[in-house]
Amino acid sequence: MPDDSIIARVEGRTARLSLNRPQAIHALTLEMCRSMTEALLAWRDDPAIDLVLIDHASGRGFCAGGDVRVAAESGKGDGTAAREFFHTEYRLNALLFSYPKPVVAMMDGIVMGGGVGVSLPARYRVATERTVLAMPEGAIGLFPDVGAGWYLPRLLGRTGLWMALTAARLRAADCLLLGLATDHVRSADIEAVKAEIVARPDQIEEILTRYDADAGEPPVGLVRDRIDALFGRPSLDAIVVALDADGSQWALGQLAAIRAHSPQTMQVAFRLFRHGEAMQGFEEEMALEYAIAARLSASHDFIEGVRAVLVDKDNAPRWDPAEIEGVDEARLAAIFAPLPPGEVWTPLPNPGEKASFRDG
Ligand code: QUE
Repeated sequence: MPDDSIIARVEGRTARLSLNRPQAIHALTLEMCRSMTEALLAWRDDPAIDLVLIDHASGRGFCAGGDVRVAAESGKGDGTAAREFFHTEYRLNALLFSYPKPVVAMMDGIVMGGGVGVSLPARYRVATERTVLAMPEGAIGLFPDVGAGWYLPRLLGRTGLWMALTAARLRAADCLLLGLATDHVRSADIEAVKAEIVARPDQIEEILTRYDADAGEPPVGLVRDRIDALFGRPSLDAIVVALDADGSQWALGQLAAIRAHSPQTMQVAFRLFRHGEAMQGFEEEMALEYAIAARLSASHDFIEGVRAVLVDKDNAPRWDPAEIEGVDEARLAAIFAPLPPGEVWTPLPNPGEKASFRDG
């Protein structure tokens, strides 16, 4: 059966990628990452292409994440398939990050996890009133990846850490406030906006401005001071203590969200944020995230989280350890340790460079 999970085509001077796995809210599979990468590489050096437009083919979501079910199955075994998936997905993320042509992501509907990874590197990130953006990996014992360790520390104040720890679901106005989205149009206008971009890609800024719709007041604006104060503490344990001591309904709600997540993931997310603040380049970031993904995809919490949320759907994961305070330093150090030389993540080779053994 031909794989049509990515629809790639050229219309005029615009190249288009449509995610097409509606039964899974377009969650990215290995095949989808490969198809997107192949198309993007061909278009990168094609003088007939001026712009790349990424959207989803149908349904109410843009992209729910990655094919974590397959990764968790692999994690129970030798983990080869999980590593191959993350290696390929992160190469796609890095290719988009350094892509020399303008990319537009239509973030209409659910944009989570892997969907964030293919949206945030785009120059134009178009939200609608249906946009719901989050990094929810704490719920399945994974960690905020796909470059989150790079992007989140670069958002306003401590909002990125707050997103990683609470899996807060952000609507368009908040995405604009934080810089996660660059533009906002009405969902009903999406088809017209795409048609105009395809017809006149060189006029994209004028088009997005003309269709600009008021996204309303951003709710995060009302709690930004509290996010910066409470999530600005020097450790995760201190953040938890501060939220508890604050005692407000809002603070206790954030604490409950953190406590529902994998304690291991929460500690990894906090440490990743700290590393990401100091990271000099995106490729260095992805190499670190890949090392973490290689460890976590074979870890109890990820396999258990996918079971509880996506397979059995009992939403009652039994985390190990069960408490944030129980995640010890040795465990975190092992998760963040560099991989052996033959196993490290590498970006796609530059044009003309000799391909590595992984590129076959
Ligand atoms: C947290 C997550 C993910 C999630 C649910 C969470 C995630 C992810 C999916 C997902 C959803 C539908 C699918 C699919 C995967 O759900 O990363 O294959 O069909 O990919 O609570 O991080």
